[in-house]
Amino acid sequence: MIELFSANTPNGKKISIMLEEIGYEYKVTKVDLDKGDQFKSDFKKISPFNKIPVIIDHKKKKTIFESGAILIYLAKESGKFYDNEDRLEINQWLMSQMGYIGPMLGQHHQFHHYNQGKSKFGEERYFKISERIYQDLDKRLAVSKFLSGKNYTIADIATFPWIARHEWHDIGLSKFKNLTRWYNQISEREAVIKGFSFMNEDELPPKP
Ligand SMILES: N[C@@H](CCC(=O)N[C@@H](CS)C(=O)NCC(=O)O)C(=O)O
Repeated sequence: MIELFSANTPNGKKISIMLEEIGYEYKVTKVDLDKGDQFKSDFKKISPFNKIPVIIDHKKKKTIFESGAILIYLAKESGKFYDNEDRLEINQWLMSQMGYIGPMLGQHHQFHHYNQGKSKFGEERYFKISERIYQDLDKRLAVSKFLSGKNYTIADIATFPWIARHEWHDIGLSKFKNLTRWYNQISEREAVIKGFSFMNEDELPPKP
């Protein structure tokens, strides 16, 4: 049994989607970020930077923080979505999500969605960067079915919930035909629909 400490955010959804995809039994322990649960001392013991998601694999007595590390752990345990021969490619797209796509779109959320009007510089900077991310993903998906090649992998699982925030990004997902094709295809997966709604049963990936 896996215990998932999470909140209803893109990083949180990565792991519920993965757990649904691999068909593992899991229990969700909600970390209320608005109330500051992430700063409680018990949570700090399992999450050194006070961030969700974290999992505890109770059977194997292992605790894992950082969504990329959790995805790799679950992929290796289940033998799914992280084929040995494709790992170099998968790692590059997964690390791009972890180090660039997520953090930059996250800043875009801060300036464009939550705090409009507070910093013209911040709004413009992260709007442009987010637009470039859409363009670059679209280019990649023009020549590749999924991010790291012909197969759906943990790189797609990591990136999908961030693009699912496209309404907040205000960039116009439907203008990006290849990214839209990829997004729609993933949105229709049964495990993705289930994992996406892990904290709100009515929540579906928004249409482009
Ligand atoms: N690199 C981390 C980022 C996790 C992260 O930023 N989590 C956010 C929610 S999406 C969080 O827990 N924020 C709470 C806080 O910083 O106080 C990962 O991918 O796991």
